[in-house]
Amino acid sequence: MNRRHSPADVDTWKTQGFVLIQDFFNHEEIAPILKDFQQLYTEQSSQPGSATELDVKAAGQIGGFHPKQFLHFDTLPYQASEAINLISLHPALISFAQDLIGVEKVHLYQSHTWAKYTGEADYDQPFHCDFGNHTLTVPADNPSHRTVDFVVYISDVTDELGALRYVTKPDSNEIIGQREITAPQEVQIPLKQRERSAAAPSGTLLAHSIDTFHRGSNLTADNGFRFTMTMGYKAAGNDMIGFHVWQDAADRPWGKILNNASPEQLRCIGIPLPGDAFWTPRTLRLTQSRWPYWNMQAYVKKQAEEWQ
Ligand SMILES: O=C(O)CCC(=O)C(=O)O
Ligand SMILES: [Fe+2]
Repeated sequence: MNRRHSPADVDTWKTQGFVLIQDFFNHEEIAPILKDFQQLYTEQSSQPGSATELDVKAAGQIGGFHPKQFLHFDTLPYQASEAINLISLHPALISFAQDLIGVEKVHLYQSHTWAKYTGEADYDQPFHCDFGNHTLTVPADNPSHRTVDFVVYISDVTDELGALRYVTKPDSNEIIGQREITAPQEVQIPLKQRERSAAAPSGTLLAHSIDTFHRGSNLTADNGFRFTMTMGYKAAGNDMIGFHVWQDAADRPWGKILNNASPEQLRCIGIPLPGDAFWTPRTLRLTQSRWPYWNMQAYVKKQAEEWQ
């Protein structure tokens, strides 16, 4: 089943800026990814386990950005299970992105892991919108040029385990002004007074965008950890938005995706659908020899039909 969202979820995202859907992914889908996170990150984390000494906030600030907050990140494709590689392109996620952005052709422009551990950093951040490292301009007015930024909960996320805090669009509009995108120091406390928590169990999906106010929060539970994945979708062809460049990582394990994803999933990372004019006898032959384990039958068959 490709659809795991309702029209009300789309409406909530549009009006509030955020929507949280519990059980978007089931236990069988998340369990192998949880295992991957443990293998990828838990051994390398310094795991002090306690947050008591860790408060590096400047006077009067509710938080800051520090490199230590961003220690355990990897980018698609992952040197791990098929499950962790394919979840960013899950048909239910693609379908939700299509409905949120309001276009059929969507593009996955961001996919990364993120593991946080109590005591490794002070994860409290100030309220901000994420547009700064997704576009060189500002979030667009045209709704189809918006982005949808998903956070998938791999572990349970409580307030003590660094749940993202957010302020709905109506609330931030009231405090900062209609559709503003920066939050100067003097509005941080007023925003904090309206903040909500995105705490929820593993399997939850949070959708927001690059023009929505939120902040990371510290992990205070003893020996706590928070495992999440971040995925960003935009309309295909929207060159204003970017984050990762898939093509620059040709030496990473693309086979995990190419050998297991459908043409519709692969279209979301820029591979033309079967029947597209890009596919000719030459491009098919060369692509197949580049990725010998990718089953290109659907592409070959469609191309043969087109060229008859
Ligand atoms: O991880 C989170 O909960 C939010 C972090 C965040 O907003 C950021 O680093 O931009
Ligand atoms: Fe952010």
